[in-house]
Amino acid sequence: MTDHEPVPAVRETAGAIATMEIRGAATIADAAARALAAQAREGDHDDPGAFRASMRSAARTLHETRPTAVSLPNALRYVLQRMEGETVDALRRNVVSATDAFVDQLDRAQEDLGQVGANRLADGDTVMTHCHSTDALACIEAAVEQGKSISAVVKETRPRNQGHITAEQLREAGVSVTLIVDSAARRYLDDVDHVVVGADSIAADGGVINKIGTSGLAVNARERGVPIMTAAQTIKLHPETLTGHTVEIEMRAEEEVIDPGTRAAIGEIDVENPAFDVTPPRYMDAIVTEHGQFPPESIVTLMRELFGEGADEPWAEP
Ligand code: RUB
Repeated sequence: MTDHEPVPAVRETAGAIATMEIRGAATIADAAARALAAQAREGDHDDPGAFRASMRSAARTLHETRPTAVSLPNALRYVLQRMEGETVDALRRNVVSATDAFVDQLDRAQEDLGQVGANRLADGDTVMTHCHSTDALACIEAAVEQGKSISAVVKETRPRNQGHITAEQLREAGVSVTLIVDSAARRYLDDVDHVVVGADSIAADGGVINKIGTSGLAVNARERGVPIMTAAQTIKLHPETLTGHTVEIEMRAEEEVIDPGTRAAIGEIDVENPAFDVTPPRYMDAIVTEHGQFPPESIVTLMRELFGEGADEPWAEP
């Protein structure tokens, strides 16, 4: 292993995030923070400078995996900003305890926002979901724990069908589940009381970046008069959008959309596979966080409180 090469645990986590074995914004953040702790524990460095450089290099490896979920850089930032100490031992201790604190906060934030989201749901409600979001599920599960009977219409969410994970987890939680194809969503909106989705990033203007198809669902929900909420803990707030940056939308392989044989049989066509889209704030009723619920347009206030005026990049080479 060269001086700054990440330890195997970091390379494995980065690989698993890139191939979506580890997926979903909160789960990615959790795995990335734990990988930094592994780097701190298992990296073999005897001077503080080399230790710091190896942590930055590990963070860059993790950062390069997927571009859209801001929970990933926010997790790396949280841990690296607490990398303090004059000796390798002290640095190591501080990184490991920052990771523990971060992971604890993630769990607590999800539990807290689950309560807020659950309060929006009433006994007997039917919700519609898109993709698989642990934050959105936390709201529905908390409602069930409050003793409410909840049903769900679950969109399968092409091309990777994360709706299947949602269907299974909701069924295990005691929710009665109806699975539909994405294009059936508008037809079923008349039967649902709420749409509940997650977020990969939330922009300073209240725009919600989530799995492709969220924006169309939100527009249809508004047209049918069905309230739609985003469940998103505050690590989904994108600090760089405070200074005018936009959120990069990941483009994924065309093989996720169509198999090569079918594509060849069709002939000369282009295939595009954007993984996420942006729902303008006017189509979203509420952003539910661990600090309570916010109208999307006011989320910038919370963002400034938590991140100041922007974000640094502690993984960059000095
Ligand atoms: C997952 C997705 C989820 C958000 C929120 O996309 O869009 O809605 O990440 O998830 P992918 P969570 O499957 O491409 O990672 O609430 O678990 O953070």
